[in-house]
Amino acid sequence: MTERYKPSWVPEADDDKFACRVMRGLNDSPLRNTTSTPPQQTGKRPAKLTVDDYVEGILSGNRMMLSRAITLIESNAAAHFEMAQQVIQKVLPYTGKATRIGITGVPGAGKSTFIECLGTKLCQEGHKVAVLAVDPSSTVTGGSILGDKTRMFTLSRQENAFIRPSPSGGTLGGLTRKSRETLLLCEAAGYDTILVETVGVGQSETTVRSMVDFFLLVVLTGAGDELQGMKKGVIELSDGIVVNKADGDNKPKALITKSEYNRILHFLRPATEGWITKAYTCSAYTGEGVMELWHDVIEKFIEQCQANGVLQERRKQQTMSWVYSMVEEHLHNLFYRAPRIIACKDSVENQVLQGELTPTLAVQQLINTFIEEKLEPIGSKNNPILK
Ligand SMILES: Nc1nc2c(ncn2[C@@H]2O[C@H](COP(=O)(O)OP(=O)(O)OP(=O)(O)O)[C@@H](O)[C@H]2O)c(=O)[nH]1
Ligand SMILES: [Mg+2]
Repeated sequence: MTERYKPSWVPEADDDKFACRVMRGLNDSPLRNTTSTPPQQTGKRPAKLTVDDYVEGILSGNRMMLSRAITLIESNAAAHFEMAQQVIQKVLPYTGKATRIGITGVPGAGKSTFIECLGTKLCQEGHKVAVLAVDPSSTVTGGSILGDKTRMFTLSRQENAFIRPSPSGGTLGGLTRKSRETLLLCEAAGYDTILVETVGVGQSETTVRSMVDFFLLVVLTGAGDELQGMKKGVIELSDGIVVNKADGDNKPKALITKSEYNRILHFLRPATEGWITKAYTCSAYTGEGVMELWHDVIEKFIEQCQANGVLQERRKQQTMSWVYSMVEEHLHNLFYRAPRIIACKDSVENQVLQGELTPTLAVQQLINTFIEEKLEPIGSKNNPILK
């Protein structure tokens, strides 16, 4: 808990009813002026954290240090970015050992309840479980709706669990980077199972699919309408589909929905080579079917894909496509922010629209203009970091 201390002035009758307490500030911000005197010299200030402090903290499984390192990753300040990258670089050899599971589905399908149930049981079995969220709407609204600890009450109280809501603000590309880097830090901190929740909005399923081993789609009954509305693409990304809320009166309907999905899956290409994607039922509420799904499907999948090398290949491809998608995003930004491009763009566009210049020659001209631009290193004023 954050340490508190009293301000220099307090009423004579200083008792607990006097509400004013000064919150001790964090001292690890590289932007902080370290020469400034603290508001009061009583008590020790926490020492400024170095990259090695973060690394040691993470590797020793210290949840508070892990949280603070993730905050560095989520920060958009250049100094934090640099420090975060150094931390990730140092813990990189300790990553890659966890089982990475993505969980998607329409709002209200029961993803959080499923994670609460599965995560708690896994913790009880001795696993260390980290729950992350990728919520693209948070980049627009600035808010974070997923990974809400209040919805995962039992899990959040487990010693072996770590829950982190989606970072908010920034671009989708930024969100992807931050989520992937957070996943790596969690692995370095010893979490052997990473559950990533995402709501089926925009590109989020593709984003999460590209960072996990097994991708689970949580659906509801009412297959007729739902299958019509469901994007075929999401089903094709999935390694398993679970019809949730198979409890009470809903159970017979859930079984029918399961067969409907199985019929459809029969005609689709499976997401993972050598694995047949199937539909199952469960109740995240009662827990029925949840651990069966874990042991009989997810664990079997991991075992099989490790044995035939598909998992190792998938991870290699995921990492490299991440690298190149960041390169593309950065080049895109560099191009459109380049002063020379800004200066000539309107005139080139006009020439194309007037039929005076072919689109191909316009591209040549724009790229050649871009090449002449004097580019500055990443992190400098005119060339900001990847947010
Ligand atoms: N009967 C029943 N209700 C469930 C089950 N799983 C979830 N619910 C209920 O369904 C509602 C939505 O559950 P959430 O877990 O918040 O759903 P979600 O998919 O995480 O929703 P978003 O995060 O908003 O996308 C809650 O009221 C849950 O209590 C289940 O297995 N059976
Ligand atoms: Mg949820």
